Amino acid sequence: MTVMSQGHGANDQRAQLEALYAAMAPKGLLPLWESLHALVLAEPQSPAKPWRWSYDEVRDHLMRAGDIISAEQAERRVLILENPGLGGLSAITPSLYAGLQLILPGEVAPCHRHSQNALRFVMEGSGAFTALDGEKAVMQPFDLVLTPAGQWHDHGNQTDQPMIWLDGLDIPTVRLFDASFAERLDVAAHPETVPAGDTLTRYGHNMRPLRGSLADRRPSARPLFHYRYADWRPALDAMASSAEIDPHFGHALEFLNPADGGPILSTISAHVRLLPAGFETRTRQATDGTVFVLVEGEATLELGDQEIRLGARDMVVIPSWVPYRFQAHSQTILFGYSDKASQMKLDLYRECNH
Ligand code: GTQ
Repeated sequence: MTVMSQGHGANDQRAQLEALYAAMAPKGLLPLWESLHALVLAEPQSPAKPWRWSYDEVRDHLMRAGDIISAEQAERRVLILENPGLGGLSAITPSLYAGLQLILPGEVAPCHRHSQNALRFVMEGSGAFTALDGEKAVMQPFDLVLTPAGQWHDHGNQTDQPMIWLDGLDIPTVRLFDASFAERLDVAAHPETVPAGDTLTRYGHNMRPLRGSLADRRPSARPLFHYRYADWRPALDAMASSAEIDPHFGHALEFLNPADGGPILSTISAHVRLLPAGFETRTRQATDGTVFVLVEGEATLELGDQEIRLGARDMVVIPSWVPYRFQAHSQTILFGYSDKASQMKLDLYRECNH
């Protein structure tokens, strides 16, 4: 906003203000009245752009990287999906990061831990693992695996196929708070602590170890870290065959933390949707900019004034508050993650279902 008044006085005031600003600037002082309406917006105007990444294109570049640099050398061999509206920030939305990670047969991505929360959504390959505090989660396509903040994790592939997954992290959120700590373990792979799948057995069936029993060894606030496609996909099918369909979401299920019924990570929420062939969602908008993977099917996403065509494994980001709707050309399965978990904690989340 510019301060206005009439006639000759305006030039005079402007000149005085400019002189004031020039004198203040070296002292770290700025006039709020010049920027108030750009700082306190009437509604979200995300600098992030709606954007689609074709899986096949990203994969080609990632495989080329695989020819040039090892997972061990890179620490994490990942192509960052950077939003073109957030250049230089390694961010897909202002609060979230996304990347595609490749682990080739025989490789290990060495063990480290950090303040950032991470999720992995498997795109391709079968039988490679993420180990969390020394417990392997053996991964299949479209499994969701978590590495919550502060827990040691390494990735390995003892199969004969490459494995590729989508990494979703809260890197920009942690950067906002200047709260990043990270360290490497002095060995590449954490020593095995319990058999693969142990936690899924104990926490993955709407049960938990009896308190105080020997079996109770995971951090109690967030024990479960593996959500299998083999479990969530049939659940969506069962819903689709019986339940009424939600006009904005289709058939949708949110992944939850069994310890408290809340979101999977302290900063990140994730869900899956099934849209029957021919189904068109009604338009909605929400403050949680969301990253989607189209798991199966073919769909058109109407996003603001754009139309984006999505095929299997394509990834797309819907920035905060941009109105969107999906049209499913064949039965479509979507995976999505967002910062809704953070926004709910901060009392910021809003949605509008049209
Ligand atoms: O696998 O731990 O894409 O630390 C970015 C940072 C993956 C990981 C990323 C990470 C990781």
